[in-house]
Amino acid sequence: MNHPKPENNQRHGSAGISLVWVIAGGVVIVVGGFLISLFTPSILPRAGSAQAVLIDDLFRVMLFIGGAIFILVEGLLLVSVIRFRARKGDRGDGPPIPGNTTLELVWTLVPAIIVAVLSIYSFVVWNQIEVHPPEALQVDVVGQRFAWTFNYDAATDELPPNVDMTRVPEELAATLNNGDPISFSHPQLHTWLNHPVTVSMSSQDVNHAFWIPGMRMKQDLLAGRVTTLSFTPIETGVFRIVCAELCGSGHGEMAGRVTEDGDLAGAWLIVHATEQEYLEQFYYPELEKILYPPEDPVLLGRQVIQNYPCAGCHTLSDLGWTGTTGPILDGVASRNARLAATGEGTMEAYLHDSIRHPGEYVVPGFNNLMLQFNPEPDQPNYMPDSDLNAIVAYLLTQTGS
Ligand code: HEC
Ligand SMILES: [Cu+2]
Repeated sequence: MNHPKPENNQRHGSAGISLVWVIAGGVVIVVGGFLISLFTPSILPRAGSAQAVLIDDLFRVMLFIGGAIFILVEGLLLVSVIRFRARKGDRGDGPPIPGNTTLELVWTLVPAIIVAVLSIYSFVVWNQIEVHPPEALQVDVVGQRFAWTFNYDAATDELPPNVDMTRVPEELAATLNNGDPISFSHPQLHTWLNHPVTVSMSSQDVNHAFWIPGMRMKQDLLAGRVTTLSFTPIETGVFRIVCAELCGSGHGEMAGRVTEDGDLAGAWLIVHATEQEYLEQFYYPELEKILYPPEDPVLLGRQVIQNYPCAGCHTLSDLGWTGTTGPILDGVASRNARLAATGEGTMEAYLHDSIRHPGEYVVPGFNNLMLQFNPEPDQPNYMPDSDLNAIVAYLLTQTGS
């Protein structure tokens, strides 16, 4: 038998690769990895929190290593394809190579070291961002289909200066006199610069995921469990909040959006420059709405309806809502055909029952997805009668076609 002899001099001359080429290749790999790590992060939103800076630094290191390996592998592939390609008429096999212990050691040890270094580095970063400082602003976040609600607690020593107790409703005055905190809810998360904020998250229904891309913060909300996140904003401004878990047909409504008129809709994080600005522009005005509710039930209803997650499912032009899971509420008070269908005597009673017992009559063309808002504080989706009556009074003004 005559085996064809490999032609060593022609194209299997790996010994012929000069040191110059190895050095040039090394430079291309290192510089290329560096450029990848330098420019890729520019597609991310600006880093808005102290934690985001740590995470981005880790990301850059990973991009550098990953980028260098990418160039090495693709480069070797390209060199092999060009330099060791089969020439015309060549039907021979390559030379048999029985193994190379040095090479095997290198390609085992180098990745092992890289993985070990990255694991330790990631663990250090994880430990730094998993701190929940006791002085942080505490905000409870409720996720539900299809809206975020932020609940703020106000202790008696955190009320606006010079509260006029004669204008505070009796029930609330009693709470305050007891020294109990009062709470209010809002569709946006407000905080201020260079101060940590801790959000405690719970879900009213399915799993959601709370994500603020600008803060590099993301955490799942798991049914029946409270999860927490802490971060310290280092940039003022407005940051989008997104639900990152496909939770149903109105999932997209759980992301902060800009309406056609340029208003902010849905969930946003607003970072004020100072605590004083936070108090004066957000906290005190919101508390004053609760402390001095408008006498007119329609105005009150228009105010309190915004504390509930209706916007995620309903469209209502007056308030800039764009949800599509439920019927459009523009003109809802003129839908008299509903009265005959449900046997309700008045539109007021119909609207009342639409909120307290939505499952009893499901509007044709829609699914039974409306939340049931309950009258007792220990029930899910609590809505006191006073709020319900005001909301119905407000909805009764939504007439038209
Ligand atoms: C999870 C989505 C969802 C949320 C949140 C929600 N709704 Fe609904 N709503 C629906 C759906 C779906 C229907 C139609 C099915 C039905 O009748 O139950 C509906 C029906 C209604 C109706 C009857 C409309 C008509 O045309 O007859 C009213 C009124 C209403 N909702 C008010 C509210 C109010 C007020 C809130 C907030 C306090 C709210 N909804 C929150 C999904 C929702
Ligand atoms: Cu969601």
